[in-house]
Amino acid sequence: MKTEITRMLGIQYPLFQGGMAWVADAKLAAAVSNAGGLGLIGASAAPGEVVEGMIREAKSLTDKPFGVNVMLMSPFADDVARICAEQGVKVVTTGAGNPGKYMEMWKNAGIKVIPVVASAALAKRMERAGADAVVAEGCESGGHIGELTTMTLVPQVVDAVSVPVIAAGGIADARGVAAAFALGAQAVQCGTIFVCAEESPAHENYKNLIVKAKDTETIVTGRNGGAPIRSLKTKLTRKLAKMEHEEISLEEFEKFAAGSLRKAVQDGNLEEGSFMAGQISGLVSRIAPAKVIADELMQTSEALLKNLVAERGITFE
Ligand code: TUI
Repeated sequence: MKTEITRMLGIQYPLFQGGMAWVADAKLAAAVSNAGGLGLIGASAAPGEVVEGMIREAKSLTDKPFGVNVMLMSPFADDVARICAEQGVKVVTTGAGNPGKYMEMWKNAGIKVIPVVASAALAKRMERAGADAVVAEGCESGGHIGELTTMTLVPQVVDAVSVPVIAAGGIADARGVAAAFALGAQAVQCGTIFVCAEESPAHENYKNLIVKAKDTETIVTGRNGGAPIRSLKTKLTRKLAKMEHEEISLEEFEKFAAGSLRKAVQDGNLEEGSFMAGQISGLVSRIAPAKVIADELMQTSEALLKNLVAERGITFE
């Protein structure tokens, strides 16, 4: 499948791997890029030198294009943004904010800039600021989310901008990919399914929770604090969700949630971890190499898109 996005970035598949905090390291990003998609290093809240190390490692593991996701709420976002420019990173995506102040630096460095947006308004602002494309991420996604679903967000963003749109949120099989293309997307971004890649550094408890999860097993916490996060239902996230209905300070809430993602990814701590994952977790049923995930997703999508009407028994009368 070749689209505006595969041509723009020189990649084989119109498939991005989400830049998941703590999970999207150099090995996972390189594995996805080597498989033909666009691997992304998730800078999350890591200091600049740590991200620089990951970029160097990814360069040693792949000669294919890869990108860095800059998490704009990070205290190190300024350093990470500068390092991406200095290191000649090919693609930068951003999350959890407006990357306007970095756009000129990145464009001057020849970087393809692809902000993640959760509204058509931000998509338009990003296009005006020089974005090469946008990722429209619906609230089915794991991690920090906006208000709109993928089904409603993607076509509205597609109509709002003339740059290509990558659909994210709730996509983990060929049906999701075909739906995204029907909504007007030129590529998809998948997160949850790549947490379960063999190359992903997520603790085996994290991968197994996703593999075993049913459709209703995610929950959103932090809606009151302004940074809603979708994670799997665990003792911690149920408790956090309950605390939101009680009168507690933001400080107290944050203290409780602090470090919980690291505890999930590195320690597999089922008591205190926050296992961020999307609503499509129920569809992810195995741990597999990134290449198997990418090949299967894309080859099945190609077949489905070619035969959709016949496969669904649709006739035009
Ligand atoms: O960024 C994500 N997903 C994330 S970031 C993350 S780490 C984190 N941990 C604790 C608190 C916050 C973040 C885990 N998952 N996805 C992209 C995304 N961006 N989703 C929603 C947005 C977004 C929301 C509001 C982007 C911009 C925005 O408003 C910006 C503005 O100024 O209008």
